[in-house]
Amino acid sequence: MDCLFCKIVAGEIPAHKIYEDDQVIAFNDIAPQAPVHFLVIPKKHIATLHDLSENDDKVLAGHILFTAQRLAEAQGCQEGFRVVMNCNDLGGQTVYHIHMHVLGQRQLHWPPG
Ligand code: D5M
Repeated sequence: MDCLFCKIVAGEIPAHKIYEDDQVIAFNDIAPQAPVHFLVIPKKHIATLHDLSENDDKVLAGHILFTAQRLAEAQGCQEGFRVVMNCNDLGGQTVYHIHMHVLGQRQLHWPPG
């Protein structure tokens, strides 16, 4: 499968990994938009949030969120941070393997644009 993030999971493309377990990996974003900007992704290929199954992926979805929470705290974001999941072209998604952006260590604004 020609998926960039599956290749990172498989170790075929290098990434600055900050966490890995049997279900997820987290790595620094290649184009950081904040001093802390990493992505948490499932190892399983799921293209978009539309493809996340409420029946099959509930535990995985929770694990992605709590991994983001724990790593954000470990990276000094206790005062605040943001998580973002872009869905499809209109939502700004460019890599079609779901990923949770975690951004912190600067003042973030709303709306994001
Ligand atoms: O975000 C996709 C994100 O993926 C975007 O912020 C850049 C990041 N990206 C793309 N290629 C890489 C590699 N090779 N390493 C690390 N990060 C990467 P989206 O929400 O789909 O717009």
